[in-house]
This record gives sequence, C-alpha cells and structure tokens, in this order.
Amino acid sequence: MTSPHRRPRTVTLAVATAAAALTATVAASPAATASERHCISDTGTGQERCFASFDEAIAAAEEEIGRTLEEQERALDGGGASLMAAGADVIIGTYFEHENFGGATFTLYGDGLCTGGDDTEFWFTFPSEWQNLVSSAQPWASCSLWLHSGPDGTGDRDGPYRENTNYVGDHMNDRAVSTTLG
Ligand SMILES: [Ca+2]
Repeated sequence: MTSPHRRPRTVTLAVATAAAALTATVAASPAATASERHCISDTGTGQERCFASFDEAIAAAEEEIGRTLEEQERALDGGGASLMAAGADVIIGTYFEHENFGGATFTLYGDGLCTGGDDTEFWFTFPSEWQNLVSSAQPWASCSLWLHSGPDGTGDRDGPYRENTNYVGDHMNDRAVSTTLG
C-alpha cells in the first residue's frame, strides 16, 4: 500500500470536473437532446430530415414514398407484387432510442422490398448521432432487420428482427452502428 490517500482524491477531482463540463454543455444547448429528434432517411442517398414528432416524421416518409403506411400494409398483405412490379419505395423500418419504442426515432425508407430471408440485401450505416443508441426496432415492410456493431454491416450482429421488437437484446443494445436488411 503506497500513499492510500492519493487515488481517491484524484477521482473526486475528475468527477467534479466532468460534472462541471456536463452542466456547461446542457446550459449551452438546452433543446438539442437526441431524445427530441425524429428523423427519416433514404437508404439510397442517405439524405436525412428530422422532425419534432414521430407522427411528423412518418408523414414525411409517407410523402417520400407516395403512399401511406396503411396503403403500404395493404399492398404487402397482397404479397407485395404490385409494389415490386412498380419498383416502389417503401418505409422499411424504425429504430428507437429506448426500449418499448420510446425516445428518439430513426425511420428508413427506400426501394427496399426484401425477401425477408437470411441473406443481406443491403446495408445502411447510421449517421454518427444515431450510433450506439438503438434499443428497440420496428420493421414496417418485408425486410428483416439486423443490427451490427461496426459500419457497413460489419462487426458483431444480432437479429433478425422480423416483428416489432421492444428490446433488441443485451448483445446489441446501444451498440448498433449499422443495420443490414434482408
Ligand atoms: Ca438506447
């Protein structure tokens, strides 16, 4: 045991400094927390738009694909043949910040009519502010969703999430950097 009193003192100072830094950050940008963001992105272009509510985000995604979620669901119930023939865009899935579909949301849309099998048909790397955040997921169309700890579908993965998943599981919770779709 050499100088038992030094270490705890150092730790206390570090914590105090971190707390001060956190206070300063919060004071500087009170409205910019990730939990207030509801974003949509095109899988092809990666172009992202964000809104204040999930409803607004979904409405914008519906406008992008030219069809409401309800209409999409009806088309998919019929086997999706009409969508596939038209080369239509679909709303693919939503990724949530918290368990039970809570917090900030990130919704993907694009020409992603998947077979729902085990093969990866395409991947998408989340924008940096959406990485290491996802805790629940909801597929809207025919794609199975996987989550990966690395970019471009690399690293550890978990899935497939084929149904509404209120918790992605301990393996990939708050670790996803990219998603693959199949
Ligand atoms: Ca989370």
